[in-house]
Amino acid sequence: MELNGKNVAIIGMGKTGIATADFLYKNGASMTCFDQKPLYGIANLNTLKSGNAKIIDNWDGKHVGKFDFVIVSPGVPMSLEGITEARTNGIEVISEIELACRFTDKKIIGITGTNGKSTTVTVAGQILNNAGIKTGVGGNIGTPFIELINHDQGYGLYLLELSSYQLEGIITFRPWISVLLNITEDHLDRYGNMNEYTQAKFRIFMNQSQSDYAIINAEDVITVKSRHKIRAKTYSFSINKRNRRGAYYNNNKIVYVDGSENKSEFTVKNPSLNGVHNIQNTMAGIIIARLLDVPDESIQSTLDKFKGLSHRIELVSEINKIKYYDDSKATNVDSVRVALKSFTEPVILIMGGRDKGGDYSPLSELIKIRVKLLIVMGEARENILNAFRGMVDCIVVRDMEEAVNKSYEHARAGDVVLLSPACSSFDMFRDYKQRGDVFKEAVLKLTKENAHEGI
Ligand code: UMA
Ligand code: ADP
Repeated sequence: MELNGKNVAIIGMGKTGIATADFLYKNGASMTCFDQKPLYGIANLNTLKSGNAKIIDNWDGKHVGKFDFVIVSPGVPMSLEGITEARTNGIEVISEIELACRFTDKKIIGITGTNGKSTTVTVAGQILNNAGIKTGVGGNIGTPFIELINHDQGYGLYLLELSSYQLEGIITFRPWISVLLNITEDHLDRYGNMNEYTQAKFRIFMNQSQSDYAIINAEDVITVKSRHKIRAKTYSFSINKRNRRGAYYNNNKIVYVDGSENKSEFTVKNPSLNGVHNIQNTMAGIIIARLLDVPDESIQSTLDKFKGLSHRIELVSEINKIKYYDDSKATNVDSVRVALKSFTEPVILIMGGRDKGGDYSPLSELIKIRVKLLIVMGEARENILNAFRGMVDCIVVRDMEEAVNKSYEHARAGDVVLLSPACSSFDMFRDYKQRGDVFKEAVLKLTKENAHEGI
């Protein structure tokens, strides 16, 4: 793809837009950068301003015809004014993932799914890098793919976390291995229905052929329904059934099978990989590693020393035998389900934030049996109360500190207090990380105040 002298529009100047502009600038393109927020605060853009970038306030879809192509950031909906017109006029509208893949001939592994992407990408990335396969890890997990390409560290392979938003903007992107972990309700504020969301996720397979690999969850109802659309050679993982090719769980061990008589077995005793959901994520990671011929001992050694990611069912403190867990990354209903399933203790659950248009009722049974008190906050509070009223005691709080203090007032020794919001954080916080950090801060303050009782 020739960039020199090309006239490019970039819509959205967050992490993705900045990294894209940097790459385009280096490659001699002229660009016009659009963002709905005023741009003067973005330091990196000063460099671009002195180069050949024009900064415009907001994309209004006018003049789209003057661009050679348009790069749309993941958070910007494709329904934006002018996008359809651009496409009908033959102007390519792509994501940064599509742009980046056109500038590498290295193998790409893409991981998508509603939940577990970051954990799986991190586990798999560590297994590969520890085995000496120099792997560039990025995508939705944080470092844009184009940034990995732009600042190449001699990677032999790319391992990408891919959101449905990023997949909407691909055209030729073709992973050598595509992983789809699961599909449950999420992002219905962007997609009209589950069908549209599922279609976006399935785009990860659309350019693959039989010489590529697909790794899927054989127990995920939505995935299984559409698996006939996958052309790549498929490896499946499951907890309750045995697969001929892929991985399954048997006698507390993960068994890897490649379709022949060969078998490898792995144990997951590491507390950072607690819970059935993490067994699923680990199985996907193991299949990736075996497809790259990483020896079993090397895989096991990384699994044994893996440190869990922050804000995913993370133990923060124990005060007076009450354990506090931060699961701020649980931004949809299914992630709260797996969190509640990870405990046998009575749980005081803190939920709420910005509603994503999903249905909370799949949690009803678990809430009835496991949750002794539900503390709700944020924009979604009424919707959550309406879903669970009468099933469990509920209280509404204004902020995180009040949530933590109320949880302590109501907790008894042996209880678990769990922040697992089922919502995005943007009504009250910058992102899920800040939400989790504010929770941790309040918990640690409480720990200090009760130091004689704490650990
Ligand atoms: N903007 C517009 N018009 C719009 C919407 C946004 O101009 O209609 C502007 C905003 O003012 C802002 C910029 O676009 O300045 C933000 O762009 P962005 O939302 O695409 O965010 P980036 O900073 O580029 O980060 C994105 C991903 N964000 C989203 O998908 C929302 C990051 O995933 C990802 O880490 C990063 O690219 C690198 O690949 C975050 C995320 O929340 C963690 N992802 C969602 C999720 O995991 O559920 C999909
Ligand atoms: P993602 O990157 O897809 O958001 P993460 O690994 O960051 O996934 O985990 C996000 C949330 O989902 C956390 O609350 C975590 O406990 C939960 N989770 C992780 N793996 C799974 C899975 N396989 N199925 C359901 N929930 C999961």
